[in-house]
Formats: sequence, C-alpha cells, structure tokens
Amino acid sequence: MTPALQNWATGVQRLVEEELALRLPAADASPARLHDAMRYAVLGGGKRVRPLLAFAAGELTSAPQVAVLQAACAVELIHAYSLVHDDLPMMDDDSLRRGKPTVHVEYDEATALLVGDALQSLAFEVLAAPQPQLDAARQRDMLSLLAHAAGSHGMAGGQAIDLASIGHMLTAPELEFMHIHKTGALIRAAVRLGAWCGTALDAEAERRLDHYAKCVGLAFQVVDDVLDAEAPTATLGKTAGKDAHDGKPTYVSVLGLPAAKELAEELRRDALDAVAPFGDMAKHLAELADYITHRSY
Ligand code: GRG
Repeated sequence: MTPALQNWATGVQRLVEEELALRLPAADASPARLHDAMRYAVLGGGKRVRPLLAFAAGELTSAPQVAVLQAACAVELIHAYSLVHDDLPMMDDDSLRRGKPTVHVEYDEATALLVGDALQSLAFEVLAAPQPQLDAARQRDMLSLLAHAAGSHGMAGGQAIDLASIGHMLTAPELEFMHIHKTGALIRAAVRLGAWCGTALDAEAERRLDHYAKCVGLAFQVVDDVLDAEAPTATLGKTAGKDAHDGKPTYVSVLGLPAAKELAEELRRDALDAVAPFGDMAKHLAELADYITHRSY
C-alpha cells in the first residue's frame, strides 16, 4: 500500500472498527458467551477490504459518510459470518484466522454456528436501520442486493460449489464461476452498495463500476490462491498451503503459478481501465485495485 492510500485506509478502518464495536451487542449482555464470541469474530482483525471498497466507491457518487459506513459495516458483518462458518470442521476445518484461534476452537462449534447466524442477522439489521441520507426505495434495493449477494446465487452458492469440488480438477471457467460467487459476489456488492449511497450513476457508469468490481473480486481470489501457495502461515494469519493439502482446485493448481500471477495482472489492468474515465473521483478505487493485486497477505 502506498503511504497515501495507507493513510486514507487507516482512517476508514478506524471508523469501521468503532462503528462495528457500537453495533455489536455488549460482551456481557446475555447470552454473554454468544455476544463475546461475536465480538471476537469481528473486532480487532482483518484488512477490511470490503469496507475500503465501499468507501472508495462512495467517493465516486459523493455519498454521505454515515450512509456508506452503515453499508460497509453490513457487508463486513456478512464477511465475518462467512469466515466463521467456513472455518468450521464440516467446511474448511481451520484452526487459525486473522492470527488467532478460529471461533469454534476458542469457544465451541455450536457457538460458532450461532455466531455466524447472528452476524448475518445483524448485518441486515444494520443495513435496514433508519438512514435519513437515503430514500426508502434505495435502502430497500440495497437490502435486496446484499441478500442476493450473500445467498445461494452468490456467496453461499459459491461455497456449495467449492465444497463439491474437493478432490476434483476443475476447468478454468468452472473455477471462475465458483469464485465469482464465493468471493466475488460480496466484493461486488460492497462496491455497488458504497456507490448507491450517493447520487445515481448513469447506466454506462454503473456498468463500468460493476466491471471494475467483478475484476477486483476475481483478482482478490487469484491472489489469495497465489498467497496460499507462496506465503508463510505467520504472514497470512491463516494456515498456508491448506487448499492444496485439502485437494481443492485453485488458480495455482489449475493454471500454474506464473499464469495465475499473469491473470491477476490482467484483471488489475482491466479494473483500472474500467474506472479510468472517472478520473480523480476513482483515485482510491484504482489504488485499491493495485493493493489487492500486490498485497502480501
Ligand atoms: C460459509 C456461506 C459461507 C461462505 C464462506 C468467503 C467464504 C465463503 C469463505 C472464505 C474462504 C476463503 C479463505 C476464501 C478466499 C478469499 C477470502 C474470502 C479470504 C478471506 O478474506 P480477507 O482476506 O479476510 O478479506 P480478512 O481477514 O482480511 O477480513
């Protein structure tokens, strides 16, 4: 991350952290074990990439910060829920996340299941909260967009394909279909929700922004696969090499490492081309595409 982007990102990350801490139930409120585990799952970790994308997209439409913050927190709560469930023994069975024991290891499996359920509900409660800066029809569309992105035609559907693919070799288009859903749908939603908090874009601008979001969502996953193959566990804060070990098809196993890296670069260039006509308004979107492609964890 460039120092200028880092500076901006730190401000957004702080806002998001404070808002999430306010929106999450107090750790000592009954049922305290569940509430404590929800806070453990969400706070004090994570790159907050989806909120950063929402804020960057909001700049494109001069969106009010309070509205973007609400949408960004909703997306991050869905993301946190997905990680808790993904780490469960019946799914990816992982014991390390964000450099800490996963929720089912720190607490127990039943609590982890409920943490995911409750975080998903909280996400929609947060997004549906009265927001004077948004008209009701727009807010309803945003709820619908997030529900679709998280559901069986989006993230949960992608996860189902992922689980069914273990031990199978997928073609590159099949792998892309899986990741456009599993990882891409929520990233795409983050970008669109951020933009929808401001003045409406025309159809061509909306199409360009969506193309950017699709490219960045896929690049994020390609880079995740490259890092899984190359980076050490201590850097990643999660178990490195796990996908290959579990017999999961990845961009590295399907394309090979050099071609996977080249694909990430192509997607980055495509994303940058898509937002270039927006000029300086898309400065942070462009810088985030660079960061997502070149990140080290
Ligand atoms: C359980 C319905 C359900 C879905 C799970 C997103 C997902 C679907 C599983 C996560 C598995 C995984 C490691 C996917 C690779 C890409 C990804 C989403 C990585 C984690 O996101 P980051 O890097 O995490 O943004 P932080 O910790 O920074 O928030």
